[in-house]
Amino acid sequence: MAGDHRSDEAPEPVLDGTGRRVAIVNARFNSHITLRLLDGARRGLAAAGVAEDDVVEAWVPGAFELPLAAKTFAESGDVDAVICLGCVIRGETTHYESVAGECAAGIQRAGLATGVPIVFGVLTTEDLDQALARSEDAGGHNVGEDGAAVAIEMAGLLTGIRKGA
Ligand code: INI
Repeated sequence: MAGDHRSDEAPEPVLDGTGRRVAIVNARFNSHITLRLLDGARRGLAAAGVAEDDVVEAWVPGAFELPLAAKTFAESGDVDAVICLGCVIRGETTHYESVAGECAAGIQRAGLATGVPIVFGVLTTEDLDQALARSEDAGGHNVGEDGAAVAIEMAGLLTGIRKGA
């Protein structure tokens, strides 16, 4: 059964994306960073075995718009998971809390409302250096790549739970 595991260590995630369809929604705001996250997400999905043709991508103006687009993808019934990518830098906005907080809350609500995994691949950082350090090239740390793994793990987990596996 999913989650039935007795050990001192957490089990490795199952990352089989074969046959999965995934949407990536990317924020145009801070696109010098979100394009790097997009590279990471594509890389992560490919590594999990998701075919390029099974990845659908869309852009929204900013992080605040991510939840609605993600929910619409989730409701379409066409995808197994949605990855939201964005970047909110505290030092560069006076309404950091509103944008970052509402984005996170909206993404969580959209996932719970639709039953489709919607991943929070949104950087919320103090400054540009932190954002760069979390959106690195292959081999480095990239939250978009992490998000791809989360999407595939959650899609597999939910399928298993629904089947009673
Ligand atoms: N959107 C972001 O994605 N990142 C930010 O840092 C940001 N700042 O700094 O304000 C931001 N604002 C735009 C916001 O997401 C909406 O697009 C806008 O408010 C229109 O709804």
